[in-house]
Amino acid sequence: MLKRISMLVLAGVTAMAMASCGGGGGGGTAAGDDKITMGFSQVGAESGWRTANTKSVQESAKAAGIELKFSDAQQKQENQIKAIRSFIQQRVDVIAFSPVVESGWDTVLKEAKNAKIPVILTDRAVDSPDTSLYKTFLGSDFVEEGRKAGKWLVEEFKDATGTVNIVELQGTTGSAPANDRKAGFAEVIQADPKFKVIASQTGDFTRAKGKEVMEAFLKAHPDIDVLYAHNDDMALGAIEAIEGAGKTPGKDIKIVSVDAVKDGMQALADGKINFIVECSPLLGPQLMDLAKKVVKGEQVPARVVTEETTFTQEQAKQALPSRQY
Ligand code: GYE
Repeated sequence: MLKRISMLVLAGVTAMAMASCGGGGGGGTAAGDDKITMGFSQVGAESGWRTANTKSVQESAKAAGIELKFSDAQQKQENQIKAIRSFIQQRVDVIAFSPVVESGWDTVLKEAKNAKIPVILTDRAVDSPDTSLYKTFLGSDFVEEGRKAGKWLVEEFKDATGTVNIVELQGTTGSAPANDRKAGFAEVIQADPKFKVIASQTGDFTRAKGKEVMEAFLKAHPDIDVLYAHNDDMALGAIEAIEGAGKTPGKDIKIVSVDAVKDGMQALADGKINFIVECSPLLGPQLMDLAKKVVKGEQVPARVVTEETTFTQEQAKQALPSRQY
């Protein structure tokens, strides 16, 4: 008898613990509480893009009535793995994350799968061949973004006869946008041997690192024609370095970057950047829709690609007043 009572008490405690977590996990809901709980592991706060993305996710969760457990990994994969494990332990209904790098996720994703918690990749991809480890991937086509930057360059320098010396500021090493933006750009410019990437290094997607690396590029190479920056923040840091070296950004050194955040668009309108490929951080509303569907066990497309455009200096002037981020 005593044993039976203690079993009942234990069951009661477990039920209470589950209810207080806001959901039963794996699509189940406890104690009549049908509010979805999402664990979201963000990359960090490295750029204007990221700040806008975080805001979009937080605001959309609120609007969709989804309880958000938000964790900032400060650009460290180990922090993201810890956050995902903690979400599994808390038995959230769905896990979404933006993987800082592409490799090394299989183990933790298998843990989520075994716990029957669906995973949505947001913004960045993983390179795992096992696509059953996540339900869908929502985000931009980064290779295409790199191609767009390359196509602009080819057009801009179509009449140039000599060598065009390019320096490249890469995003975070090993991240999908750094790998893909580099590849898409290289694919387009390699068609003409006059385009030469004379230096290429990571600037970690931050302004400070973009400035520091550009200073080093300028010291080592007096003859830079073009800067290709994988995001606006690094371009903005590089602009400070170029001005510091007594050169005029946008004229002495042409600049093409990716994102189209407000500060980047302002520099484009001011003539300091020459062309920006848009990458939208406003993924929140689509993410919440996908989350509701996967929690219900509904089918979702394996890949959801964000629609994006490009901006010239004139277009930036027109777009700036109504720019959301
Ligand atoms: O371009 C950059 C950010 O993953 C698309 O990450 C994102 C990139 C974005 O830090 O600014």
